[in-house]
Amino acid sequence: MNPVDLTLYLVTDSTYHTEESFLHTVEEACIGGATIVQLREKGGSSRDYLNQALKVKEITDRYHIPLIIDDRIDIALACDAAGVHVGQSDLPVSYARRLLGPDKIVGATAKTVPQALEAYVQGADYLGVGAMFPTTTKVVTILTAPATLTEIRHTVPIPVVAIGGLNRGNMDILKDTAADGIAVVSAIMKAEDPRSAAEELKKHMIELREQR
Ligand code: TZP
Ligand code: MG
Repeated sequence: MNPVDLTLYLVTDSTYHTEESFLHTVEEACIGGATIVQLREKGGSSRDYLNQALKVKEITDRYHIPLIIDDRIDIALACDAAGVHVGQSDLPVSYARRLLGPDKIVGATAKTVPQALEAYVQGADYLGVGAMFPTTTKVVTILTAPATLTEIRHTVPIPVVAIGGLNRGNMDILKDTAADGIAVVSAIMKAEDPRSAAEELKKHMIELREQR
């Protein structure tokens, strides 16, 4: 099992950015305290995805933060990322693990306890659970109840990060769950000041964990 700090998990979305402002936002989030970054970009060419991954990795390397690539194991290997995140429609965790070897991080999305167990047994290092709230970032049909997240965390011995519509205003919902961390797209990528957004999210996530 590879240790991973999920306290503040930035998931990227370059949609509303120029390349310069996108990379600047990722860097500000790193300075503000993101503990892990996932490059999640949909719809471009493989070449563009790789080039973007290489640029983001320069930043995350500078701050010693692991870079996770959404879905694309080939891109993760090509840029020597820290690992990959696979969803329920992507390659199964067991295949991601086989391709990446024991030392890379494999994260998986789990919406139910059976999905969580399956991912854990196949070698996942952490789980992303959600969506906790409605979000415009991704098409979400069913929301995950906070109690389901807690049940998942108590079922598998790997950390769990909550995702979906979370922001500084509503993250208190995580206080009464067993979430190890918070994952956000909009709350940082669309923030006017991504550095202080990251600082506040991280500080409060730590407070919520301590209040349990
Ligand atoms: N998986 C479940 S919800 C989601 C993903 C990738 C999007 C989260 O984005 P936001 O903007 O933080 O709601
Ligand atoms: Mg996916």
